[in-house]
Amino acid sequence: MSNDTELRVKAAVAEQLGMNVEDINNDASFMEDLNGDKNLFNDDTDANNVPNFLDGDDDGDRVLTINEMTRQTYTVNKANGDTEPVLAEGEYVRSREVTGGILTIKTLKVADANGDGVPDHLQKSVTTDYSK
Ligand SMILES: [Ca+2]
Ligand SMILES: [Ca+2]
Ligand SMILES: [Ca+2]
Ligand SMILES: [Ca+2]
Repeated sequence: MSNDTELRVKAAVAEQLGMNVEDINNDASFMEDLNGDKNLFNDDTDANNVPNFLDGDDDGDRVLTINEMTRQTYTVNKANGDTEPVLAEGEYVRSREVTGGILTIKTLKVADANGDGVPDHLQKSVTTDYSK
């Protein structure tokens, strides 16, 4: 993929997930390149001709992809000797903010409600909305 395309892809993923482009850094294709061929344009779970990285609802179950992931908020007070959390597999930083010396980290984590190995946001039969 050319740098130009890569940048646009990152921007699209960032917008979809409400993240800053800087936050996803080199990791833009983290959950969109399902078949691992480095081509994001042929990953279209719901086959609506909108590739997942541009599709706000990857599996077409009417629950937005961002709402099919769980949200965590960590607060880190370095003055107290707190250390930053170690993120789980499938967990991604959505935003980092420092206010009054307290670092607040918000993350999104891929969920698999029925434990079958297919993430909720790619499984049409699972419609858990974690934003509620
Ligand atoms: Ca699609
Ligand atoms: Ca969905
Ligand atoms: Ca599942
Ligand atoms: Ca789903």
